[in-house]
Amino acid sequence: MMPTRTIHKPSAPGTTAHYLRDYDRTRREFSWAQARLELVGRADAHLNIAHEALDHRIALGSGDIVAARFIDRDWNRVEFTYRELKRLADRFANVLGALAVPRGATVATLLGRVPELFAVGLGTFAAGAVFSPLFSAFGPEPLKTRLQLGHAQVLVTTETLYRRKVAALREALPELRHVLLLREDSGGALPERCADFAALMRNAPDAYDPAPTTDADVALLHFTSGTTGKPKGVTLTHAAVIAQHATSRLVLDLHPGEVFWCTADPGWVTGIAYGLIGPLTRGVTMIVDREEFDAQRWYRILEAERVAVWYTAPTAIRMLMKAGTALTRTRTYPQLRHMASVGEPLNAEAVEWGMEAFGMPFHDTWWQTETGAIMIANFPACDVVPGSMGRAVPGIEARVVRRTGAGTLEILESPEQVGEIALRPGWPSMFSSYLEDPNRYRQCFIDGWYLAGDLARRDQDGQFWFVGRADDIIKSSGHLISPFEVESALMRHPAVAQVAVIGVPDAVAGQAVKAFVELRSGFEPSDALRLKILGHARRLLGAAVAPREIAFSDSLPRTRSGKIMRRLLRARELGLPEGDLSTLEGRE
Ligand code: 6R9
Repeated sequence: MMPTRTIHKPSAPGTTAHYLRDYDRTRREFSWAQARLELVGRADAHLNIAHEALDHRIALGSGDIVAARFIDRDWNRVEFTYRELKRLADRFANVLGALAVPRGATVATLLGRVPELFAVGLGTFAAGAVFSPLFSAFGPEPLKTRLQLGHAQVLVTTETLYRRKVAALREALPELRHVLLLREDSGGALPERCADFAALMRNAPDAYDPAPTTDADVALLHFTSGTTGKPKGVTLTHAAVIAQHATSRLVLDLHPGEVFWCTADPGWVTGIAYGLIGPLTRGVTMIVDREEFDAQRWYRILEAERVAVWYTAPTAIRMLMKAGTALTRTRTYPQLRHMASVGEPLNAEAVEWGMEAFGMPFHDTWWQTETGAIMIANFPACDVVPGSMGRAVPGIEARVVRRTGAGTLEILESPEQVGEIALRPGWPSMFSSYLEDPNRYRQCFIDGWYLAGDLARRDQDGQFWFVGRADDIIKSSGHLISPFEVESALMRHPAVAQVAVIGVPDAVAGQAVKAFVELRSGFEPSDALRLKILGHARRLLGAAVAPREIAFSDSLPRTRSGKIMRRLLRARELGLPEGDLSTLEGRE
């Protein structure tokens, strides 16, 4: 398990940050109070993300810099300066005012990577409402659950997505007062009980003073998956911007005026923390690709847009590796100076491939929706040990621990012991609640530590190495998927009697969703039935969540209490000894 080699970083002050070359000193000197002061510039009680991302940036002289450049399928580029983005955000804040949407109300989006998403997100922060970006690849079932759980009062989406996924749910969403639609072509009548987003924006004034929110006011509602029951509504406060700003500098090394590309979808926490908020507070120009992954396209973007810093995910890196280094070499990337990754284990080979293809390693970073910002990272000016996630971010105390009983834990001080990642609460982007589930929230904290539910070990240099998840949650292409949510949808098919869903290893996506189905009597396994059930799952869940594979089983393994043993299925699938399950996963 020992590292094969260390990638030494050339010292190049001026081009890469040197402040983290001396990791220990940077850690010692760091405080969150100072980080807040550096961002906000004053010590008063008010803090609003939109103010920090726009008004404050403009005051610092970034008004005429391009904040975001959107690229569409045909390579059309649409860009907005910080000042223009502020006008759009302000219009939307005024739209919320005109609709009498109160502070604290949830404003959801179901949008791809489009300028309107930026306007809605930032306008919602400015208005003091709560922004809840939903993943546009979700099917109706996950959408209904999340809109209900989040008590969304406003939804902004496209006419197509609305007709396909939301229209049929309207009866089930009595709290959803306003649906604002982006229209692909403005002909024809709007669907019932919907308003035209563009018309509302046109009629709204383009000046707005951000609401005087405080560090404790909720700004964001992200949904993440649980092993059982409903998805978890993770709330982050306006103070999250402090940690997102600090890590955008310490970890991503963003400097004003530079070009930055975060490839994450806005329906996922990374797409907001580092695809919207953090980078804007650093005054960079963000590249936003409206299309999905395509190796040739991505290389063209890196070259043509002169990307300096690039934040992406292991699945994408593995797909680029698969496409071959010859393709990487068809272009040059003289501006590119820092590459980072998040979301799933970044294997050592992928880090090394970065050296081969780009002459620099990918820097792994670890965090969660709940942590609101990067917690563990390989820093720009520090040597990289391929396969390691790096060290704790300044201001973050991270340890590996073992649960020793109800409410107690042991900190594993000696290196190389495997345990759960624990973080000492007190950083500003820590989630403030699981919506309407205080018990679940409380259970995350033991003996003064937040337990992340991930297993890791720490070497003698304080580098963290990812081992696995301590629960059944699946991570496929960087997206967390709840086996429970998939199982519930499959159970609604008339042929399905019992079902268990697990993640199986996949060379590119990390994990793929596989369902084991026990049929009701009267149904026989067949390829036709398999396809029907798969189609049913796709319709309800969306392609990003639905299983890729279905296996029929005569009887699924159960505990005596009748609970299906996903772990046993996983052990069988991986060819691991069934009796040795304790080594497969951590404790629950
Ligand atoms: C930002 C984000 C969180 C879970 C996390 C862990 C996995 C994230 C990782 C990683 C290995 C890394 N994860 N970063 N696993 N190496 N560098 O991903 O948030 O969607 O909430 O997922 O993702 O299992 O607990 P989220």
